[in-house]
Amino acid sequence: MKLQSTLAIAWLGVASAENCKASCSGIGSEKICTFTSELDLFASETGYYRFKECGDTIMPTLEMERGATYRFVQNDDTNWMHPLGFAYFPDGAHEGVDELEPGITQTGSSCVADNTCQAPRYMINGEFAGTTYDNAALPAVGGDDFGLDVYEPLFAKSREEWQETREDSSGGYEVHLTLTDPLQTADMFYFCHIHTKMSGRIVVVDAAGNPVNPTPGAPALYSHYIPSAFDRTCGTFDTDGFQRGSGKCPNGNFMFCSDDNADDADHNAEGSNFNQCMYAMDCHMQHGMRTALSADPMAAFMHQMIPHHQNAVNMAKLLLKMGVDEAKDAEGEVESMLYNIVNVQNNQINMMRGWLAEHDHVSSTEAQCGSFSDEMYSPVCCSAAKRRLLFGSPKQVGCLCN
Ligand SMILES: [Cu+2]
Repeated sequence: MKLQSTLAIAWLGVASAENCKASCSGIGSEKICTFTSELDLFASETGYYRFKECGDTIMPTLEMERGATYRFVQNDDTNWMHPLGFAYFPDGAHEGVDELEPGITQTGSSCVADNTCQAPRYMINGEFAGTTYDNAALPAVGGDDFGLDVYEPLFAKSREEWQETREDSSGGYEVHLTLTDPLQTADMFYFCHIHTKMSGRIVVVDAAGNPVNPTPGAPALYSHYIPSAFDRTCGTFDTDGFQRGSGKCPNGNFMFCSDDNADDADHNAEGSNFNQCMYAMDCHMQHGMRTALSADPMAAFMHQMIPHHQNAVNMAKLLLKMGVDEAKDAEGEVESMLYNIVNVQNNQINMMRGWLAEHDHVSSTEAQCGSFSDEMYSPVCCSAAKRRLLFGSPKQVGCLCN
């Protein structure tokens, strides 16, 4: 019954209950609406956007009314290194597809001639970071500088610098967007200018609140990652399949030297969350870094550095998830470092994946060559390897003895 009614709603082209509306005031062209952006760093490899107006939903579909001015507020600390962009297709420039820019249209509009096409206006502390561009003015004012070239680099500066530039009282970081193309009916997308795979859908509605897209759901968007309960607990990405018993690594504590610690047995006991999370992320890295050695040193570096970085990100997220002890981090330097590891190394992972694909190398995952077994660490394997060495043979393949 529920499915049927959902289908019926989609068929009629009426807004589905799942679309998120901004909080708005005013009417007509004076209407101002707000979406307040925050990130859930634990929702995916890079983290996903969510908006205060949309509750806990990650990467919600946002409803935007043509002609109203939308403020996307990015002041929350979690926004650092995630400057919002807007595009006609998922992932914008990451995928080489059209973004919303003053000189770009999908509808053949004459706005291209004078750079008045619908595009965001990037604001810093209440000031427009671009020059003349204002598509919402009557008449529209053209200009190719819409402020992105100031806004985006600020988000790539150190977290401290990004925080110091923000003045909460006068507005901090905001992206303003007014949709003014009357012929643009297809859905659009918000995305992160720095990280890939962080796109969410935007559905356009008319002044009466009716969706204008004749083919709801177009263009297509990839599905979003949903963390398992285990990864949710750890705050990690993709470590669920690397737990004890997965067969991917020896079952014992192969990365730590002891099972418990008299000072804090709760954290270190084999059954504790902390121990289980550490085991799984260590195994994820060890398994991932066991790669066929590429003849290209750059490719070999990336094949191993990607899982290595993923481990750094997972370790940082686990600590953030557990909460940094403020008494031991009064200046917040450790917390800043953890955010830095997550956002910067994820950006580097993007770059490395892109480089491998561009130069026709297999991916880091495809370069992996199998699991570690208990046998590789077993006394039998080790003694066999040593015996062979007596006769001048190479170390037994697969044994890991010292
Ligand atoms: Cu990002």
